[in-house]
Amino acid sequence: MIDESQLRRAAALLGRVTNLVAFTGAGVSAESGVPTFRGAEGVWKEFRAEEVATPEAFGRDPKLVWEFYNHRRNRLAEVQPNPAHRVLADFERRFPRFTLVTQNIDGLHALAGSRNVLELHGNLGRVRCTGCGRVFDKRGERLGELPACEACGALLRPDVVWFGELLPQDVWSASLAAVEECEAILVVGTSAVVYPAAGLVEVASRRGATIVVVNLEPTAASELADVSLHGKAGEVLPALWEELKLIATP
Ligand code: BV8
Ligand code: ZN
Repeated sequence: MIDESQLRRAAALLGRVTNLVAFTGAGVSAESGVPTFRGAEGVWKEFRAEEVATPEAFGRDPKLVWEFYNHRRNRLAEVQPNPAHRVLADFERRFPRFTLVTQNIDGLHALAGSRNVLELHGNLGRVRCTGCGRVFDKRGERLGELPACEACGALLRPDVVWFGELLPQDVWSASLAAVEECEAILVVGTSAVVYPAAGLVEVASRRGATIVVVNLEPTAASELADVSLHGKAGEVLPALWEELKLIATP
């Protein structure tokens, strides 16, 4: 059950800002049927991240890594954005300055209509050539067990950031800049354990920006929050949106 008083407090705090950052993780896609990483049915339960989400793993056993990613890519074909994604697209239209920074690679924010999306960890629909570096959008296409580049024949890899890899510099810089300038950050559906992404919440906190957290359970980010709303993003965000609509945009 959503705490009504906390919901109203969150709406009052967010209602007065003109520059908002939303920072999302796997929890925002959970109600779309995309498994989270560290939850009960988490992705990392079946596969250990070190075995399948690192450059070393790919070098050692590219077939296993592609099996892991093809499984997730093929599931993407069946999933749709949920109300949490759609409300964040509504937020983008309401707040004069709005940036959506996501750790998710499922592309559901864009599918829900969000335009200014910064994908810190890449995108599962895209592949990148290990030879010529070309990037191809293969969303919705089934790939073989060792897909090759149509331009140079080298092995393709998922265009995602693995553990031990740097985040795309331009995306990271833009995310950091957005958090440096925001008046508030809305943190949705992340365990806030993966760095440097999770560090964005600390940057906001050091600046004294307002922090609102929406999550099923308390996380490291909740400790930094001005308001922490416990519940499903697909239920809490629509309720927050209803409260926000009662407050005139500053
Ligand atoms: C880097 C793409 C450095 C791939 C991902 C030791 C060895 C090596 C590295 C490290 C190390 N110690 C620390 C590190 C750094 C490492 C790291 O942070 N590790 C953690 C695990 C300790 N980070 C890195 O390696 C990063 N790179 O540091 O490079 C470097 C420096 C110099 C030179 C070279 C390199 C790269 C990190 C990126 C890894 N890639 N994903 C793929 O997806 O396959 S990370 C992966 O975790 C996803 O991106 C995911 O988004 C991210 C975070 O997880 P969450 O999104 O938070 O999901 P999670 O399941 O954890 O939580 C979901 C939350 O939602 C839960 O709280 C749950 O309660 C809640 N929830 C569930 N349902 C709902 C809900 N909330 C609301 N509503 C619901 N319905
Ligand atoms: Zn190539």
